[in-house]
Amino acid sequence: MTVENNILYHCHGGDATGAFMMKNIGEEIVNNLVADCTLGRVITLAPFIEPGWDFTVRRNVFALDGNVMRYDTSGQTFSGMAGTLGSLPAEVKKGIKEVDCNVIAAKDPAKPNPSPYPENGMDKNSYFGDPLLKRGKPDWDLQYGDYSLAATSPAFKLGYRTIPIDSIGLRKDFPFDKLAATRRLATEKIQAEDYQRMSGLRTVGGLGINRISKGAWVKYANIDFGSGQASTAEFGLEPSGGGKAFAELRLDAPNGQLLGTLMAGQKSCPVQKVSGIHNLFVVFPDSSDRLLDWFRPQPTSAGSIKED
Ligand SMILES: [Ca+2]
Repeated sequence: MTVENNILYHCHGGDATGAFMMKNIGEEIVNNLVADCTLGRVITLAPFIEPGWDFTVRRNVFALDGNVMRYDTSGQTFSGMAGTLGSLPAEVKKGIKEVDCNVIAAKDPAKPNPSPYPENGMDKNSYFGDPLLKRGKPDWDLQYGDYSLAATSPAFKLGYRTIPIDSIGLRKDFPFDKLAATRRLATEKIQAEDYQRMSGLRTVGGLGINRISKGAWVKYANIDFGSGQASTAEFGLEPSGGGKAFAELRLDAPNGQLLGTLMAGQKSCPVQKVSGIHNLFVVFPDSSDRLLDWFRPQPTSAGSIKED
């Protein structure tokens, strides 16, 4: 299988995750771009219990490095199969076919190629340094996704080809209005983990968000406030001591109009009336270990709240 011409961005899985995992025979990761992620490793080059070898990683742009390591390799990679180390034929032991000609913003510029297996020639011809990404817009803007490279980027010298952005995503003739289909009402419970974009926190799968760092934010796109009915927002979250501000509701940007501030120890807060369709941001002025499960920016009167 060849994985080609993908842009991976805003994946914040933390130290236990990687952008790509190679786990089969003859897989190729070619001409992809990885940027603005929080990852433990960029690529896993270690089959688990299934056989896997002849891996190719060529002409990619890694505008970041793994927090823990760049390539998750092990002796098993080079035996081709976990648990059978040393018992496979010699040709199979050569797990990596080619890892080269990539552009890598190395975490440690002083030691840019910490390959555990230099005999495999990993990234011998790769460029270590700034790939010269063009970032024209703030990263909470949905249009911030072009991820083009400056004409002088070292990637082009190594054969990287510009990824055709216009051919990524739904086609223009897609037969329904995606915005209408994904619109959410401000009067309904919005699951905290169902965000479009975030920065500085972790998702607890299917449950909520937590491990919030100072200045973290979460974006909920396409929220319909209707004509603006209520003046109190509700939050479903773990209890805590009071005193400090826990979360701010802001309109259209992390530094946008402040609608209301939820103090720690509270479960609801007054908000300004809003109408129309907006992107809603929940911004956290301080770090916190609390778990936010859901919130409802604009509940209808108490008698008509429908729990789910
Ligand atoms: Ca939830």
